[in-house]
Amino acid sequence: MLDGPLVADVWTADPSGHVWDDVLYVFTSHDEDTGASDDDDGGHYDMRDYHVIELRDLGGPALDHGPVLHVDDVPWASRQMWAPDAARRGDTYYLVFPARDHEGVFRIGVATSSSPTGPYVAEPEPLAGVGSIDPAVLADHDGSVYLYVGGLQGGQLQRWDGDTYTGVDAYPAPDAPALGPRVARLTDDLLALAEPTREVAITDEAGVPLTQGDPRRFFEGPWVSRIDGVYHLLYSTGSSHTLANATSDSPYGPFTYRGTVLEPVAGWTTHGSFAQVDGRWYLLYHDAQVSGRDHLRNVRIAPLAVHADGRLTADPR
Ligand code: FUB
Repeated sequence: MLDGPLVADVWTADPSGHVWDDVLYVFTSHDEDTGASDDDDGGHYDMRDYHVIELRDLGGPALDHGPVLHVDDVPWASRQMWAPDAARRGDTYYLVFPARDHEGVFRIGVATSSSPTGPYVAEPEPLAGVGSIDPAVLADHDGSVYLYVGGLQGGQLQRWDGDTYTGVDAYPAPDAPALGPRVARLTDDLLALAEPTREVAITDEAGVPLTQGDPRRFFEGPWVSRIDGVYHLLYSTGSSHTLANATSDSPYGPFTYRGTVLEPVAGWTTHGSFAQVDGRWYLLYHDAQVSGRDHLRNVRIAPLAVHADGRLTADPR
């Protein structure tokens, strides 16, 4: 499995890995060529459903469970089922996902199931008080559960003022602090925010915020894992095409930039997550090497080295 795409018969992207009961579940977007136009807002990323890939052994077969939730079964959603994540609480599994509502605004939805491999049933309304794309859920060691979101440009983060959608693109100046992802704690049932979202700051090693013009700044795909007691924020830098990490002693940040986790891969987007399998850390990521087309991607897995200075580096083959 470490040498090629996890599954080859469907295009998959945006992997979120979770190990539950010794099984690695990878929640993915499902790329399709629907003929939707390639515009500056990523219109050709026109996904309609989600898949879950089950790996009982990294050297063994990957079982594709999909589709586990289709846009037609989400009352508030119209299109573009982008990067999902998942969580477990008790016997309930939660698929957390972004999609455009019927007005074209990206919202964050939740769907539940009694099995990690679905099918999932969507809540009738999206989460209140939060929008944009690329939700990621951190189930912290003390029982708190946090939701991170955010993606610039087509992901509309620049159109949110706190919990209000303005519909206006408001980017910081190139020399001003960059827009960060947003975070909030979830309620115990994971079906609502327990508090207003707040912005996550990412600074350089001197504590100076990365600026909007800095190629290391946040673009999309936030993911947070606690590794050896340290919170690691993984994110895509967008137009510089890397996956980067930053560290903090708090799930709210501020996070200190540590370096490049994954050098640019084939395709415009880059998106990833971490999972610990049998005591070793891995990076799940995607690329467009097989198709040669940005919006038709494959999910892959690579060993991840954890360095004492906070850097994380993936070793793709
Ligand atoms: O897959 C659609 C979008 O592309 C995701 O939401 C982003 O993270 C990028 O991978």
